[in-house]
Amino acid sequence: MREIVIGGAQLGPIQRAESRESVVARMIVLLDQAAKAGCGLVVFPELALTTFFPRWWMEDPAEVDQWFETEMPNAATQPLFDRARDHGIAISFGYAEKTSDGHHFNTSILTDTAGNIVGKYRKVHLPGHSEFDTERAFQHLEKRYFEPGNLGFPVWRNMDALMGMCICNDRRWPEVYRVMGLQGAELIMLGYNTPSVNSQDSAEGLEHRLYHSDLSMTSGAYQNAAWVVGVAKSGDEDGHPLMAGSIIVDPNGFVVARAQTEDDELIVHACDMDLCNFGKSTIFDFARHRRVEHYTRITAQTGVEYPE
Ligand code: ING
Repeated sequence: MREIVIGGAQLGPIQRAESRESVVARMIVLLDQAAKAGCGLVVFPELALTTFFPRWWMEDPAEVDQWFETEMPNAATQPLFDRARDHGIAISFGYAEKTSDGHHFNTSILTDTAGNIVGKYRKVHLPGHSEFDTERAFQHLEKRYFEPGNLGFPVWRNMDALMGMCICNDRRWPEVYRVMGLQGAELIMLGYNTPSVNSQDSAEGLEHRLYHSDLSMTSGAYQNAAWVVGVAKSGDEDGHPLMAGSIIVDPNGFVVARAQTEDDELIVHACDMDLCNFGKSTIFDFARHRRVEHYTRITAQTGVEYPE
């Protein structure tokens, strides 16, 4: 049995004024809880080191770059890597990456249990808009501050399992899980920062958003016979509510752990990677069942092409 005890380390709000050092200290508290719970791997949210800054309109490149990391690990995050290595726990977390040649990505990394970075992913699906939208109560400017990811959806061998990452909006696109499923992914980790409601939303807005977040991750897990761990940054950031709803989903699409709060909270589940084998060898034995000759539209088209 290839069991990995996985922790989902949900973060509560990070205010604009909160330092990276303060956030890393909160992450280490969750990491210590995870060690006590016997975790071998801990997943943190998207943009885990700072507030969700794409909600703000910024024009000065220096003001934008203050939210980005130019190296990883760095002085602020080294204590996190050190504690993870001391515990023998692999970690995954998201941050804003500025490359040495000046490119900006919404990135996540994965380490092994010795604290070495073994994988990097850059968010492909950037929601929202790139220009100031006067109709909105608040902005969602990921297309302004990040470039689409240029690393694809890789899958790595780590801890005797096949694991990959995606980020937030990526979880809503079935292609994302399938591309990793076609590499044998047994575990897909993701973090998210999802606004809980906005001015256009009706009363059940949060209930709908939580449902759609669950629906996206449970279907991705079931349809690729893989574990999915989705971890939120949640709560009220400077008056802007983010939804929680962190979950661990088994390879049959069932939620086996769910966060109960909108704050720093660890969810844990012992995940047997061999639970993936049945689905991958029966209903979702891709080699036996898929008919790729009929799927060409999926990569040939971006938008809809209507029949005559
Ligand atoms: N956030 C959101 C997400 O995909 C969003 C954007 C909000 C989409 C609400 C749909 C509804 O979860 C990020 N950061 O991608």
